[in-house]
Amino acid sequence: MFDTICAISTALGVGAISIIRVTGPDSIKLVNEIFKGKNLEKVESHTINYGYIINNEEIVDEVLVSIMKSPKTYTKEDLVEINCHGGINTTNKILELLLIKGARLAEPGEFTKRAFLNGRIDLIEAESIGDLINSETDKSRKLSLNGVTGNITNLINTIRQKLVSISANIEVNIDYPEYEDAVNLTNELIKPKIIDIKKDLENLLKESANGKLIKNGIDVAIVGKPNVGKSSLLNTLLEEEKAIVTNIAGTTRDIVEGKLILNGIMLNLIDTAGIRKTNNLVEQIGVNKSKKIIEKADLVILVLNYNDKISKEELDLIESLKTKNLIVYINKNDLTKKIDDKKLNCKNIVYGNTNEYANLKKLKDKITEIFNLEQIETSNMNYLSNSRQISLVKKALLSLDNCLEQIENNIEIDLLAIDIKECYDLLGEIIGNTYKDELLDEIFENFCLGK
Ligand SMILES: Nc1nc2c(ncn2[C@@H]2O[C@H](COP(=O)(O)OP(=O)(O)OP(=O)(O)O)[C@@H](O)[C@H]2O)c(=O)[nH]1
Ligand SMILES: [Mg+2]
Repeated sequence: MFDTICAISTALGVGAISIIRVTGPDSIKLVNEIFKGKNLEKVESHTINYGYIINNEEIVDEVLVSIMKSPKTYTKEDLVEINCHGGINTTNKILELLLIKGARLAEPGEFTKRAFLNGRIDLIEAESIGDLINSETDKSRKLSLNGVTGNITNLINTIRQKLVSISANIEVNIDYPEYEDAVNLTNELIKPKIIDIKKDLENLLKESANGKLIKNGIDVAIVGKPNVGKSSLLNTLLEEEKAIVTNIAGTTRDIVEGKLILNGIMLNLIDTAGIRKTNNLVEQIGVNKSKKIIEKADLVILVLNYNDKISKEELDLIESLKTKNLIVYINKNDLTKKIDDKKLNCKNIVYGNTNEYANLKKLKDKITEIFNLEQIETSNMNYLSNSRQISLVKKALLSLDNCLEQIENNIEIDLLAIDIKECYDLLGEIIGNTYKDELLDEIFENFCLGK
């Protein structure tokens, strides 16, 4: 049995309305003690009740109180929501009264955690609720919503169901070898079934790359020598004077970031200090930072100057970026050509200038092409998007590989059941059929208070 918890569920600031949420066995009784109006312990479930919050006899605020009785609530427990006039002071005062009456302040995500522990939602759905709140693009909102509504869970359960049916057949074969209606399972009969499930999981993994893109966006590092136009590129792409631009080499010292949505996917653009050898300490720190950002980026845009010869440093940089997604963007093509671009060994080369947004179309098309952004479309959007889920699918695949190896070795079918069960359990962990408390702490601590 859980205790009674409360929290402010709306962002704390000045607004028209604030909501304070209370859930747990004593939630209705506690709110009733500070409420003047109908007796909340006697009202119907799922009603909204007008009245006042009082502190002894003094009126604190005029409110609407929603009473939702277990089990049809967000947490499956009794749940009360107090809609009060917005404003930090009033909202805090009502929370304080509830705490005095004996409610405990909820931890971040504790309402959702209860929804999970009480069996209303599974772990994918819970994680998706967190993602939904944090989503910044239309696509990531749709992706999270698919998780919230259980579509992704269904996908996992369909695969688990296939595993169960193989396991059940194996058991029947072992336990009732004389039972005539049961198909006599052999390794050869099981093999195509396992391969079929393996394909399902591989597909899921392949598509999850899209899920990650949709959820996290693409980190794009803009790098190059000083003065080639990196900051200008950032500004023109963002259509905003975000970074300082001058004709002095070494203008950008610290990183400057901006977000751009391309084909519904968030690009996290990172403008960096021009890379060169320098004696200036501040600039050197900036240069070192640039190198670190390159390591972490999903895409590197190396900016060169159309109006300048390519330096040895630039060629070395291209060489060192071979293993990354790299676009060599040749800027300032409105000036005369001095660049010897035949020297360039890179398959993604684009020309442009930062005088106008339209002149960067080719660059944006290239990014779209490299990440296949036009294909990510939203027809099903049943992608896994978080690393915990993805790593479990990878482990589940390993257990199927094991199983297939055993089949090749013509092992007894009852031993195959072990790998099949392991695969089933791993997929179960994704939806939270088994879990460790630390995992729950980790998932829910990233939620907001009152969710
Ligand atoms: N003609 C022309 N000039 C440009 C273009 N892009 C940038 N510039 C000019 O090039 C100079 C350097 O631009 P920045 O954007 O500050 O260059 P940067 O690469 O960020 O330089 P650092 O921060 O010093 O590394 C400025 O005078 C810009 O106006 C372009 O497409 N065409
Ligand atoms: Mg700059």
